[in-house]
Amino acid sequence: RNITVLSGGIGGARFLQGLLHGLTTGALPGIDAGAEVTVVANTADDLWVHGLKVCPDLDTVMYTLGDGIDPERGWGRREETWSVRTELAEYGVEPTWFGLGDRDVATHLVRTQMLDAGFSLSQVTEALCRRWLAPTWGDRVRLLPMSDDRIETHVAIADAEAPSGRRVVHFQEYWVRLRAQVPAEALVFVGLDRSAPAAGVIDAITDADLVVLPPSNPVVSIGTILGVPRVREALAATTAPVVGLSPIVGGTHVRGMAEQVLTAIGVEVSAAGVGLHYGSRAEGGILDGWLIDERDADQVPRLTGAGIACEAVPLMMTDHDATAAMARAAVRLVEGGS
Ligand code: GDP
Ligand code: FO1
Ligand code: CA
Repeated sequence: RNITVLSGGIGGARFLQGLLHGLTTGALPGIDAGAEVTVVANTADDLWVHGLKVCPDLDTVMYTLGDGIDPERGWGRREETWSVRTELAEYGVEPTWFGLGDRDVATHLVRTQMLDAGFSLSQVTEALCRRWLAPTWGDRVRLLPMSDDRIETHVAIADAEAPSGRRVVHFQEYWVRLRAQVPAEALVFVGLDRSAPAAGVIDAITDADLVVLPPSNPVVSIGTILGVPRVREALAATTAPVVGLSPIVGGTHVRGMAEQVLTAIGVEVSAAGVGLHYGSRAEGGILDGWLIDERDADQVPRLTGAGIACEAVPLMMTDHDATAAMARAAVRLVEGGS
């Protein structure tokens, strides 16, 4: 059994922890414990900083599933130190607002030197995962970048000094320096339209027995993966059911900036709004099923009326058991079974 998960960083990684917990404890109906999980991760958050290629979503998934993640932050390494960051700040080298931990720097040095040697981001990711995933998961978990091509989400924000009244900043500056405290007037996905899916991505979708959209950011995590040419067609063509879980609960995100970026693209900030934005497969969209939180139960009819199976269940990833229960509900929604 092959399960393919399209993932951003923190939300997707947390969901994957619960999915794998459910798998290994046999808690997923109809899915054997030996099922293989392929994660297709967003790379449009990636950033070149201090000459290093930083891949936040790939690294968050890799560190989380490899138990190297800092559990409070949800990004970067546990037991981290910040000497390099401090020294860079002493030199007055920008950006001082984006902190690289000392242990994390080693990952970016390995990645950057492999890229400089001509290896693809896929090959780099595979090499890093030999340390982080293989010991625990063997070949049962595979992490793929959505593309090997350079893709960056940039955000247009108001700027009174600019002739156009706007300027464009990298997504990381919008999120980390500005804390998404100013409206995102438009999103620009640099390089996305001319990118190619990385090796294995299309097959992972078409050959899957189940495709899951975890509660990741619908615009800058899932939306970017869907924007890689051929991915949407693969989702339309796959015989696997496609089921998603809403990252919007009670009318806003649980964390992060999904509300701001959904507003930027004119999508209603609600569980139903996101599900309908993804659309039902019967009508050219990508969803067979959409799980929403109990608080949003009154929105179920909007989904079922659009041909998307829908159920309201507890949708907070408070611990691995709670998340595994969400994964179980997702499987049940589109595969029947107990
Ligand atoms: P990022 O790349 O680090 O922003 O992580 P993702 O894109 O994978 O996930 C971010 C999304 O996860 C946010 O939009 C949150 O609303 C959502 N999220 C985080 N925790 C939870 C949770 O416990 N339940 C649900 N339903 N969504 C969550
Ligand atoms: N997030 C912050 O809020 N502050 C940081 O200084 C920061 C540094 C950083 C370094 C490497 C990395 O992989 C992630 C980092 N993040 C930081 C988190 C990052 O902005 C987010 O995890 C994702 O890009 C959100 O989708
Ligand atoms: Ca991200």
